[in-house]
Amino acid sequence: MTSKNPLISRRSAATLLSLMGVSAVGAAVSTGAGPAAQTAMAASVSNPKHGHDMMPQPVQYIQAEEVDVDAMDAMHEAGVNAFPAQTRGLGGQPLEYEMDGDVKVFTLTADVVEWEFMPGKTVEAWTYNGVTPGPEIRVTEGDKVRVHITNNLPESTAIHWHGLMVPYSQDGVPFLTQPPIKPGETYTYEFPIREGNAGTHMYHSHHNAAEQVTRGLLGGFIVEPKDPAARPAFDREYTMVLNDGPIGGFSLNGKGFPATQPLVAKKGEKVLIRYMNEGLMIHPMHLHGMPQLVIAQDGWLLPQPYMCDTLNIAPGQRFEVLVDATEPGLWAFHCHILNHAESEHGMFGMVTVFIVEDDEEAGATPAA
Ligand SMILES: [Cu+2]
Repeated sequence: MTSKNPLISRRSAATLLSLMGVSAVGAAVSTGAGPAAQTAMAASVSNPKHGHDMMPQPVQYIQAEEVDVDAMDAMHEAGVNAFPAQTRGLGGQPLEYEMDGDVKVFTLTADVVEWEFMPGKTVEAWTYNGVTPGPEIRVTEGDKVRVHITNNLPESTAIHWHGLMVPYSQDGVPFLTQPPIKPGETYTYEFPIREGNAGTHMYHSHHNAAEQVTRGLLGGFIVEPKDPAARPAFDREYTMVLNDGPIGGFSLNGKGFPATQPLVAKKGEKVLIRYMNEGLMIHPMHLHGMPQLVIAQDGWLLPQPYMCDTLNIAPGQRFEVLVDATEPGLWAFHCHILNHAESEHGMFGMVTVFIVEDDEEAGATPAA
């Protein structure tokens, strides 16, 4: 780790020991002390004959020798100044459909594309319609839905409708409910949207899924209630798809900070955020400045909504939260597993900014 790091050329054993709380003697440890030496030092710390040396001592960082402080700060500043950075490709946009009688017909293709997840940084992504997240499918309770999927991937695939109560023949699990969709084939799913199944759902590959989904074969599937009054009202909404893996490590809607999209609201608005975790890890999403009111989990309205500022979202889970945009400013919004969000090089990955604009105080309006 030390040798790969351009900023911290020599993170000495002394610093590591200091961080471990053995600062009193740690300062005397020279660079290069291996595990055996560290064990020896730790043992000497617990030796009663050292007497008053056992008292906690101020940690003495010799930063000039170890860290280029200004260089580190400059990298952090450059990342923030670049936000929101422009990249090619934007996923999660509404998918158009055609009506065939009373059936809404959607068309998807699964394609391999070069996906720019940060400015100038690309990865081979597996996508629906060339984007990750795939385009958003949005329907209403009681609709009839048909989806054509053409597989242009080098592997078989299948689509699972995660959270939707579909007939089992349409559930999208190869060999359990259907044959795999081979490369070059087109397959059609058709199912009704059940009443009572409103909320935030997903669609994704269910074949070689740890690879195919994390590479990008995923998307949002929103079911609107037939009666809009059946769910809490809001002024605007955002979807935040969490992913970890090949798409730049950690991503929000297929991008890593500073290429993530900001969430923008006017002061006084109620903002609905739909979280979807398509990754392989949990991600506790933390919004600065204002609490989140959790109103639904996996599409189901909670009998008792609750407030939090950090919401842990496990793989496969969806949550709907409402944020009252009461506090003007630029609020950090990030995964609180901090190595999903920041390094000594600055913020990256699962970080965005929640912007609350205050029209009444022009001078305080953040320039995003
Ligand atoms: Cu995370």
